[in-house]
Amino acid sequence: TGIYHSLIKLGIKHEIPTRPDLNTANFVLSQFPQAHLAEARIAFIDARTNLSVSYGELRRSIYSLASALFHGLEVRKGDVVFVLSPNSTLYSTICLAVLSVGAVLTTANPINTATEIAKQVHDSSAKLAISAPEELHKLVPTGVPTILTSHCSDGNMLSVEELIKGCCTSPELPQVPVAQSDTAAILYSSGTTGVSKGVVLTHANLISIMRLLLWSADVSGSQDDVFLAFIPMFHIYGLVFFGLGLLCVGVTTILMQKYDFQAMLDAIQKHKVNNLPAVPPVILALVKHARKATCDLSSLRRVGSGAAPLSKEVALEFRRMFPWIELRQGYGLTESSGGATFFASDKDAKAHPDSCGKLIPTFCAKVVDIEKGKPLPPHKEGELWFKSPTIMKGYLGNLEATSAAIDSEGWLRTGDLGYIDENGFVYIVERIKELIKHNGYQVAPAELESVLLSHPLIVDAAVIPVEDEETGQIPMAYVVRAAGSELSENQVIQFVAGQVAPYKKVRKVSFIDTIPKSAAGKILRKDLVSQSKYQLVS
Ligand code: 4UW
Repeated sequence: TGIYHSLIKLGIKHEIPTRPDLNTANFVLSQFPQAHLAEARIAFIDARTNLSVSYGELRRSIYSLASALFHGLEVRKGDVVFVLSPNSTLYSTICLAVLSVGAVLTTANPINTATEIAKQVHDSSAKLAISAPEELHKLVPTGVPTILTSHCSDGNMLSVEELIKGCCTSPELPQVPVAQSDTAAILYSSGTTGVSKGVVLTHANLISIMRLLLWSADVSGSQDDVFLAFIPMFHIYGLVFFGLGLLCVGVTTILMQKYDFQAMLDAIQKHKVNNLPAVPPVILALVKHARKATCDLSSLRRVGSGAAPLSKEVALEFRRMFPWIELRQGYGLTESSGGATFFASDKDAKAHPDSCGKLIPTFCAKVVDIEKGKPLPPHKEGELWFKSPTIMKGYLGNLEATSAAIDSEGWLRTGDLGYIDENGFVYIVERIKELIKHNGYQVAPAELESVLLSHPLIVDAAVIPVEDEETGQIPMAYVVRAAGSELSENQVIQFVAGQVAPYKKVRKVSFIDTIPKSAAGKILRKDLVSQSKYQLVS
């Protein structure tokens, strides 16, 4: 039939619950350690301040904040709450309190610009924002009512910290009927084409992905693990692991506000971290610099890699240098709630260093011939399509993009070219969608193109990815200048840098007479990609 099914079956314990009224928050809380002693177990430690939060304290904070949101601030079912904060010990509390009252979570990269943030606040129709004090100035112009995460000495604004302290501990969550089919979160992704769109994830989607994480942690015996989190919780990878899922497993997570190589090594050594979900640039940095750096990585048992392709050479070198560490690749998309493939055993991962694993339980895949639209047999390359209970409901308020992404039978088109071998291992060959990945972060060419076109001396522009060893890819712009203009590469770079978050900056510019386009006016990116390869080597 051309359909690949996950070969792994879940046990009864991990089957997706059908109780219709179960929401993400009470699912996570139902997995928390219940016994008094177990409640003392540490959930989070802030790597910078050393402050820790136990599972018991976390539960009480979630109850208090949920009460304050519901009774004090009148946050109601369906209200969208915009969270703008780096990783912090409060992040999970905020997410779970918001979800528990049936409100909808939307998250953003705190380094986004005020304009980028205003767009998302507007697109998601946010009713309330919760912001780290240092990012507040970006929310003020939007006019959305905002509370701070933590108290800030020079103001009299309400903060989450005070709401938690000030609210008499509530013995339970406010009772808000929430259906699993209700929206839980709106995360932003550009999908296969165009600008960032709101990926609508339901409680059923999030509960399903957490069940799978719980299952895989049970299989690998991760209950007593110490994880390190520099992957941000605003992104699906960090949200599913650190914000929500690992709390179901009961692990301790050391939180870093942002990635810093030496700080990461120090934290691993100090806290005897044994599990490190990471991204390819970090694996490369470990291979290149860990030997020279003063550090002890002996506590590490497993390192994960996801969000962008990991080169086979780097993977092999990593295993050679750190033979005691398991290196497991995973692959997923925001649109599939993060999951899609993983390795259940190190033996498999070691034997397939260029694969990103097998389909996770509950997933089905098709490999679809790009020209003929027909499903392909093992080893043949085509676009990967997925079906699973974790697939998004659609893009917020965008039926056209939704039906382009999910077909009438519920198959999600990934925009990734790959193949599956006869044993079910999945290989990603190339990204055929427009999306650029810089250090694992999404950069949408369409967004940079519209910034470029707003320059009075730019007539036309196209943005493509250029491979980069350290960061995966960098955005490169092809620009058509107005007649007679002497606009320089540096001026173009500076113009864009002034308007977008630092990770989205255009880092190379080439001037061209016309942008190659199809008869229908679509930019022929492939032509520009081949041209850039030629230009960069010649
Ligand atoms: N190899 C090649 C990979 C890989 C990859 C992703 O920003 P998004 O929408 O989403 C993510 C999610 C990552 C993720 C990985 C593993 C995991 O367990 C997890 O759990 C929550 C999450 O990055 O970008 C999706 C796009 O990123 C590329 C690919 O193009 C995909 O469509 N990508 N992982 N291992 N490419």
